[in-house]
Amino acid sequence: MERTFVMVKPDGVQRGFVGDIIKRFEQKGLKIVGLKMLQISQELASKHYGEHQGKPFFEGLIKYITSSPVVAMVLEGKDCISLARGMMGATDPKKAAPGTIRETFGIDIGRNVIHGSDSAASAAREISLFFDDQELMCYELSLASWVY
Ligand code: RTP
Ligand code: MG
Repeated sequence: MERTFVMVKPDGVQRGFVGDIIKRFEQKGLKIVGLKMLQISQELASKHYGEHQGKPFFEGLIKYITSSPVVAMVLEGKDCISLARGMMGATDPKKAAPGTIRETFGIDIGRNVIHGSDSAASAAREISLFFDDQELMCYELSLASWVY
């Protein structure tokens, strides 16, 4: 089973969407194996969004992501990296497909409510940035026979 890193961004927390967003992943059949609220430091933000350093939106992105607590989680399930990205929708909520999280809850590209890893390499890197091994649970849900 694959794992991915997903985060409700500061605007999603402030606007009260934590429950709605987690609910969508639970309803889909993904298993939550890690979950916490944290305030992202400048250092963690720069590491997490390191690939965007030097881009015109970088400073604003760091300011936004460190502005208020986030809810970070690790989800597990078959093909869950691309599955979760699909459920989130395009980066710009105006271009996100109807019914996706960003289309439902967002308007502005700079306030797009949620983050999700975009590849297996990103997922591994981001999970280890935000979670210690002992914070990730190994437990059985009887999903295997009921979802797949
Ligand atoms: P994320 O990493 O946050 O899940 O978003 P993403 O993969 O869909 O998009 P990415 O290209 O990684 O961009 C990271 C975040 O930077 C902001 N952004 N602003 N103004 C702009 O043109 C612009 N482009 C990107 C967005 O908030 C995006 O989520
Ligand atoms: Mg990204």
